[in-house]
Amino acid sequence: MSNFDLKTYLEQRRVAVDTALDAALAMPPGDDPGRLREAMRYAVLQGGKRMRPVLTIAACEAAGGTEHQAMPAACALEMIHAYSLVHDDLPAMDNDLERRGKPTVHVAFGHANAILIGDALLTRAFRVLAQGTHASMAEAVTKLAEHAGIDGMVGGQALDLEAGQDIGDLAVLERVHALKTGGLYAAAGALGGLSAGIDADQVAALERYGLAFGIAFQHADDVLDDDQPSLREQAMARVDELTDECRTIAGRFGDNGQALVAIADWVQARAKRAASGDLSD
Ligand code: GRG
Repeated sequence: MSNFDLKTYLEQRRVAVDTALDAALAMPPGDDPGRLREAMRYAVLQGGKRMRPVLTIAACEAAGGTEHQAMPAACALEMIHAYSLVHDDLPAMDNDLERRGKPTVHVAFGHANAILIGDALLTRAFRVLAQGTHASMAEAVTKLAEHAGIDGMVGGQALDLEAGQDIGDLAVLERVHALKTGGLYAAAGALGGLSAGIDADQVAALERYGLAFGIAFQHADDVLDDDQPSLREQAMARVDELTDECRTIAGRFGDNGQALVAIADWVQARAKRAASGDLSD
């Protein structure tokens, strides 16, 4: 475990991300048909760990870039994450009534609005990303579309719906995790690197960091939610392997990679705490 002060790092980046998201979703006075803008703000600005944007920033900083350079991509990722939660909570999917301690968007604003603001957040995410200034914007847009869409998060959600509750085969489970959860984290790693302007080899390493982190994150989430109980032991062994891989990749970036090391330590500790019965998260 590193001595890096992750708590302070996460809190500072979270505040910066919240400020940028607030500005990106500003309400023009008197222009809110159907309260859609209000619902978008409700979906995005009501808490959440902000792990995807923080990882985007940490990857950019590992690559020698700045928080400022990473922020458009960081906000884009959080908007896509927020849309996926709004749609996942709908009656046709998980039918959840509460998220982050508050009524879900479809409960507070109606089903049609929940569908519409998901669409609006997804499209707004690409506009926000396009406001970044780095040279490899076309590649960043392509990576985000790939990892968020049918070859990433959306495809993973479809696989998950098809696979059912207790999957029972680690390879199948990890395919779901890699797409559904790992997709956005892989995009976070890649877009962080692209925002800093590093070469393709290093971008690929950060993308792999994000993917390994995302799979480990979802294994930890399964333990917290008591999902996939028959694979618990194998999943915990995988968390160790995946976080080792994350630390090795982060090591390539020397001192700049310290936050990435600490974030890998955090997800491993989260899984272990949950497995030992501490579900406080
Ligand atoms: C509907 C296209 C579509 C995709 C849905 C996000 C998702 C895919 C499903 C939600 C259920 C779930 C367990 C997804 C895995 C990803 C995950 C762990 C989401 C929760 O992320 P956190 O813990 O949430 O980062 P906060 O609230 O901290 O942002």
